[in-house]
Amino acid sequence: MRRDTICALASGHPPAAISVIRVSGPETTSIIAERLSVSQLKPRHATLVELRSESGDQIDSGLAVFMLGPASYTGEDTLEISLHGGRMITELALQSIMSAGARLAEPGEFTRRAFEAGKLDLTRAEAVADLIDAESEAQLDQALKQMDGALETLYSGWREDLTETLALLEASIDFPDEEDAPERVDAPVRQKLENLKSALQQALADGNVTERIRDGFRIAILGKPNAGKSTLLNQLAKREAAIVTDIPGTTRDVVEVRLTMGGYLVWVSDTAGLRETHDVVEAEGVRRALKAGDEADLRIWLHDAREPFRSDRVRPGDLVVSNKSDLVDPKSVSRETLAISAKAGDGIDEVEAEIVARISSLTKNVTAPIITRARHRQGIERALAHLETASQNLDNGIGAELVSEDVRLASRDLGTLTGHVDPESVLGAVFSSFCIGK
Ligand SMILES: Nc1nc2c(ncn2[C@@H]2O[C@H](COP(=O)(O)OP(=O)(O)O)[C@@H](O)[C@H]2O)c(=O)[nH]1
Ligand SMILES: [Mg+2]
Repeated sequence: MRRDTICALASGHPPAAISVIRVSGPETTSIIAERLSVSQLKPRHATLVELRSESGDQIDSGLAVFMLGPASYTGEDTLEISLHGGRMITELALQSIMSAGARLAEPGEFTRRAFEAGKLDLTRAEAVADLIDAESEAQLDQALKQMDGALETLYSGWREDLTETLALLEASIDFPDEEDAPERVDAPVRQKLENLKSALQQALADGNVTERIRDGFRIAILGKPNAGKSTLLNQLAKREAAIVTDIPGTTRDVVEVRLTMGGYLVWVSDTAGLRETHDVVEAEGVRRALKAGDEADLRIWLHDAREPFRSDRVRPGDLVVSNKSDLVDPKSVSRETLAISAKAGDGIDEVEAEIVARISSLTKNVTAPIITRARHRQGIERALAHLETASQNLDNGIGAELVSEDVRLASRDLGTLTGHVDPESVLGAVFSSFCIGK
């Protein structure tokens, strides 16, 4: 298949100091000859060139670097040219390159070509997007490990185990006459299936944390109306994200803010105060508050220090914070609970430190990413379901052919994660979330 040539602005929006324009595909060398002041570029050398329009007018001068395929990111001939980052220069430069035979790239298309050229598997391609999107240190660290192949190694290892299992099963299909073949084969196959199932189950459990590192940990602030939940949210967000009044029932919807705390991305939700109400809107708010609480990785129960706190909804691991400490005698406050004044901003650092400590304890056993996207989780869940069917069939003495079929399906599911199997079905979804020029 002969590909077309793509181009895009790879740097941030102009005006900026520099605009980097990227070109990849078979027309790259002819675009260089037609539009640059040199007829060809020495690969992997930076050359100062002029870029010209279709009619031969100079648009700008800048540094051009040519990579001869397949030794390039995309595996194709590519050109990167750094120009002054003006709006007009950038627009004219792209027009000039397009008029010489390129078209504008789609989001993620350069990386998609890299994937198709076998330069990286799908999990590394996803890591490229995650590197760009990372806002917290933990996200960046995880994306770098994924880029290094942590997920590819993990997922491909499981597939290799499945391939070995299949080989054992094939052996029993090929030699059905050997009386003792089933027994000889059953035990090792069963053992392999059990090991893999527990590995996948463990990954689904532990992977929750690495998925959260990428997507953000969810923290819900819960409590009675007027406890000061919205005031606390605003303090954590360092802006007036939620409306604060002395009227109970002010917050009705869930207000979410995205923050980085201690190197982690977190979503803090402020919720409607929990109480019995006949107000339809407020009741819906309470329902949403409880749902946010259920879905949260950490629940903060905030209460007015002037009232004793009790709630049968508190679960082990929840953080109880007593607010409005400015209104009570400090001696009356128990040393056990975190006491703050959200209004005065006292104790907010301690709340933050406690949140970070709780998240750190969730992540402490995780040294490498396991699952970072819903796509990975779904693939592993599907593979596990096939392995369970395979085990059951084996236990029920159903023929090796049928057992193999489910093992093969499980292997296929794991293969879609790295993109080694059936890439077309997932490529669109993976690359559409990329930025243009990447
Ligand atoms: N004195 C005092 N008042 C507070 C404190 N935190 C919040 N408030 C007040 O309590 C009322 C309810 O606060 P709000 O954040 O809306 O509570 P929510 O219903 O839990 O969201 C407002 O009048 C706040 O100014 C605090 O630490 N000390
Ligand atoms: Mg509120």
